[in-house]
Amino acid sequence: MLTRRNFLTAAVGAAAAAGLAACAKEDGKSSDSPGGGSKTLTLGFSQVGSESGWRTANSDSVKSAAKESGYTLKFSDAQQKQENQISAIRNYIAQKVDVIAFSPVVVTGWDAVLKEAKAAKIPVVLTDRSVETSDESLYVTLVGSDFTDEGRRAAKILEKVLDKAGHKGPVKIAQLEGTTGAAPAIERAKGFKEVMDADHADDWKIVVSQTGEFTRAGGKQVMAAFLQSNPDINVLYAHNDDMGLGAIQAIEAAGKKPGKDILIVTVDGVKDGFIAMSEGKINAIVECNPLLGPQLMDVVQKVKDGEKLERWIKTEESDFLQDQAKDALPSRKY
Ligand code: GZL
Repeated sequence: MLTRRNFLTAAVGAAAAAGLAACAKEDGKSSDSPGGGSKTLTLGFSQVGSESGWRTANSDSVKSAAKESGYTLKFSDAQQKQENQISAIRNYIAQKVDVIAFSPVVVTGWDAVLKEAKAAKIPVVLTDRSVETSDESLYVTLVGSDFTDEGRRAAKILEKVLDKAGHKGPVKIAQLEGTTGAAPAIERAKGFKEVMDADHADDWKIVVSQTGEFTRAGGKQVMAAFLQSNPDINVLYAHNDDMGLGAIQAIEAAGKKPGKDILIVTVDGVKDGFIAMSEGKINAIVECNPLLGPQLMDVVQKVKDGEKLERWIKTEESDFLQDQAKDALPSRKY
């Protein structure tokens, strides 16, 4: 797992021979978008899926940035299944793409296929999520957010939310976790717990915690169960807006007021999250920027040119309280 400690500058191996775009497969899950020039760079990209508004914005950003750069993009949607990502990466190796990039659905189980890419001399770039590996040569860099810091920020902004709400008494937190084994789920929980244990050991407690798979349906279903088993929950920390939006439906169905009876902090900052926040149903959002496309294309070119790259190219992002929602909405880009 990437931490600040192994924030290293990695030498980049020689670029792979330029592959030519094969005919697009008609399976609906993968596609080619031919680039501009005759010797265009070909990028093979394996996306997690289409589970959330964040993911949709991330895919759109990658596709439009590849088009803008004149690169040939081979894009596949893994529908949140690791085996689909592994077979997509193997396809890209067989097609001899210049660079492979992917957002790993979970942190473990990648060494074998990344060793195959290394043997084929195709450099790999991680976007969004990291992997656990002891062999740092298996990928060049990670372009993405610091999820542990997002967890810390969520706890810090919850302090402000509780203060603004004039909350008195114990803080009983329900946590909607992201996909089990995914870096954002592991690290957002870790960062939040760090602050809770350090500064709120005597008055905050996570009374229930379960994955909602980063989806609205998952958030709604799990929150309904939480409210059955723990009717005195007074805070919800959801690892993404979509689960928070689903949870809001369950909270209202239970006759409670989201944003009042249950204070809500989420992560991502998609437009629907900001709309809910402007309606008073979400109290704060920790931004996680999905618009990684331009940074990724810049990195891909540098990899092809054999330039040195930092081990982790972090995404800039900020946090928003409810009273900022209305003013921020018009300029939100995703
Ligand atoms: C975070 C990303 C997460 C988002 C979710 O970078 O991996 O996956 O927070 C998405 O919305 O499903």
